[in-house]
Amino acid sequence: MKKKILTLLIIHKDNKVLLGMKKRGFGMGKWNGFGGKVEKEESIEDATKRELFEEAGITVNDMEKMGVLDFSWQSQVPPGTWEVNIFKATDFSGQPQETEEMKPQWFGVDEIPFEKMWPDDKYWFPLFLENKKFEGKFMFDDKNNIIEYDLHQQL
Ligand code: 6U4
Repeated sequence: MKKKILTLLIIHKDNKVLLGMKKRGFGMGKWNGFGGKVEKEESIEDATKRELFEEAGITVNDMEKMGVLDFSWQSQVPPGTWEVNIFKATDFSGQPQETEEMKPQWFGVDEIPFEKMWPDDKYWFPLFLENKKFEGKFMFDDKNNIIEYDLHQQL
């Protein structure tokens, strides 16, 4: 089965998170962290930093891997999985900027717009905010509804 490796980074600072409105392509119209596909001969960490800079114009030195989630679609032919590697950074350099791909915005941790995010986010975000590590998998139907999932905290 084919596996595509992706990255997702969320800045979590002072009870706020920095998300971006995806303006084009996959996930358009949703708030999400910053990230994308890992390119050939690139490490997951390098891809995470590159995508953050491309999408929001900021850089991070330190970040921590919080989780790995596998996403698949029930009716996908041929079957495949997206492995999304989720990172947290608590600090960054530069000013978040709107780019062609993303419009960044801060949200208080109590006002995260889950209804305009990927439907899996409301399951794992609470763990992320509490600095708990996790792993899991989610399967979607062709309207991106979750049909089954498995999520656990990594001890
Ligand atoms: P191009 O083709 O360059 O625009 P690229 O930026 O490499 O693509 P993109 O934007 O398609 O990749 O990456 C998708 C982003 O969405 C990644 O950061 C991972 C994230 N993502 C995918 N499925 C997700 C899901 N179910 N829940 C979630 N984030 C998801 O929170």
